[in-house]
Amino acid sequence: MTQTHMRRASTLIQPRLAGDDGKPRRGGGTGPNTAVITRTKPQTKRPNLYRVLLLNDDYTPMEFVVHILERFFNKGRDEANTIMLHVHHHGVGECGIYTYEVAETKVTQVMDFARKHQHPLQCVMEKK
Ligand code: TYC
Repeated sequence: MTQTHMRRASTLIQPRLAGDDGKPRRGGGTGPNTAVITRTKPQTKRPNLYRVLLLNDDYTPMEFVVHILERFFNKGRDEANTIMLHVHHHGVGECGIYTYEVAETKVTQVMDFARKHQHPLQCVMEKK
């Protein structure tokens, strides 16, 4: 048997999924618009960094400061001694550079430890 006429398009039945109103969409289909925004910039951002500083005073024992640098800033004995002497001679010195929350934690740890041992040692942070 031979087909003698074309079937009218309007008689075709297309099942629809949710979000499909049957109208043609960009890209040619009739389904829901699934366009996404293309990222053009890498989304990596450098964090703000903070220096943690020790301040000199006349009373905190040198050995206590060296211990602080070993314990909270992971310095070896020689580097800890060098930093302590730098603070002793120049009034201020850098213990390390950290993101905000890490720097804040170091400052709190040092201040709590110094207070516990009744030393006036001061530790501060400053934005780089
Ligand atoms: N100046 C102190 C002393 O002579 C030693 C010291 C060094 C104190 C560093 C604090 O951050 C400091 N005993």
